[in-house]
Amino acid sequence: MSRLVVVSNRVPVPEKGGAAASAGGLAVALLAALQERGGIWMGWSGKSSGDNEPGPLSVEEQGKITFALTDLTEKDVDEYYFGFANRVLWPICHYRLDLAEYGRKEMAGYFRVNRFFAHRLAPLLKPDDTIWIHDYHLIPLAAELRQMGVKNRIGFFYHIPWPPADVLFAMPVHEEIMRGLAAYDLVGFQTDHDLENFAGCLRREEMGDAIGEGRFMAGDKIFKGGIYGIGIETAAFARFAEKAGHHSLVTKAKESIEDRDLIIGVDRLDYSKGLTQRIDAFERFALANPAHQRKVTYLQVTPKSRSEVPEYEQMQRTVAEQAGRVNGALGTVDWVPIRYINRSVSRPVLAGLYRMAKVGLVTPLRDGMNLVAKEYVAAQDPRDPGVLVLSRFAGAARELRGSLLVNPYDIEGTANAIARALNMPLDERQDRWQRMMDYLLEHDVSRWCDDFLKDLAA
Ligand code: ADQ
Repeated sequence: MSRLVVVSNRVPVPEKGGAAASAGGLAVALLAALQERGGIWMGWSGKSSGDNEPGPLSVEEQGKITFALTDLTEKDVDEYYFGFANRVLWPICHYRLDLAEYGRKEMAGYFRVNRFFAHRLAPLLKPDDTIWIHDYHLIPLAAELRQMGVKNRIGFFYHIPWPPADVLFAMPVHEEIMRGLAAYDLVGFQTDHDLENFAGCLRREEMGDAIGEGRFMAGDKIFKGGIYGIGIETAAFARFAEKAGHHSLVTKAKESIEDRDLIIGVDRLDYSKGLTQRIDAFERFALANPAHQRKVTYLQVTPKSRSEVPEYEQMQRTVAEQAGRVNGALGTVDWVPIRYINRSVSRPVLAGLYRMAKVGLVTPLRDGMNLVAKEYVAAQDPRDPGVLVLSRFAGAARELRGSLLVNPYDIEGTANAIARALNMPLDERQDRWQRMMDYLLEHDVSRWCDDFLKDLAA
């Protein structure tokens, strides 16, 4: 078996002694694959070297894995990460043309940093290494490596949605981005919709097309494209949830909620997650169902992300004000309808909170997959499972057929779904949950990883 080389923007280097409990499913699966085959995980350190050229790679060996991290200059971080990745590609891929800020400088910075990564990675490679690159920050990396003469197999997984042609083509460098993907041997998408959109973009630009058996042609390049919906570590997460009752934070949360029904939302603070629409829907539900007032608590756990990007800073204020307004309007001296917290919680605690909740409210306006939806299902008590209310615009909606699907822009529809979830009889809840859990146990993150690597090797 060849060595595996993983490249992603950020690298979850485990703390010494292995902090498996805090790592997400993706990190767990890739670390397991790296440990089995031996290899390298390379990416940005998250640090800036100021104006100076970054020093050499910082290298750390843990078992059979080498973690190789590089700093970037401040200009690189501004242009590549905050500029192009998070203010052009992210909004475009989440259908937010209104939020995309195209600047020549940022676009050039994105390609420059990808070239820089290629120059740092190439000397570490052995001829038969399999290279697996992740996500929208690093699309042009394979093309840069190919230019340097790298002949290895290179796969790419795109974690976020691939938009239709009319949306993608609003981005000035869309052709270079699409050509960048054609330099891979295998490109993986989350859902059939993303793959169809990608094929549609190739056709519309007359760059290429699907040519059968999962292959695509673009210019003179032939490469494979496939659907690999990412999963979670289902069985392990279910075990966390089962044991979480003993965790003091979970016990305290249970006590403070008393005998009220808990509705839970867990998302990074991001405009793609539909938080303002969700709070509106909760308010609408509470106003339309006075019998549920004072008997329900909506807990929204939302760590801040990308606060340096102006749209996110603005959003922090908007969501906090909105939650405050609803609490002011509906709350009483002994009832706070919405508990809104900007903190991360450990995975065992998260699992325990999911399990306590009668409703998991996952209503992004657009999402590649959405792992929270899967974690919520995995955490449920089979004897008394809660109900997942899920946006039809999350990739997970293609898989989790036992959820109550909603259109997050339809505030009344989502409000009705919350009421339906809270009132759902036990046998229907069990039936819906079982269907989803069977699926998640079979399609977990290890299978995702194995399927992708098998197809890349084929
Ligand atoms: P994200 O946009 O980050 O991921 P998501 O798939 O929901 O979205 O994953 C978030 C992860 O962060 C989950 O594992 C969740 O448990 C964790 N998390 C969120 N809030 C937390 C909190 N307060 N405390 C602790 N943990 C928290 C991107 C794409 C998604 C795609 C994933 C994986 O945007 O569409 O599903 O990558 O491919």
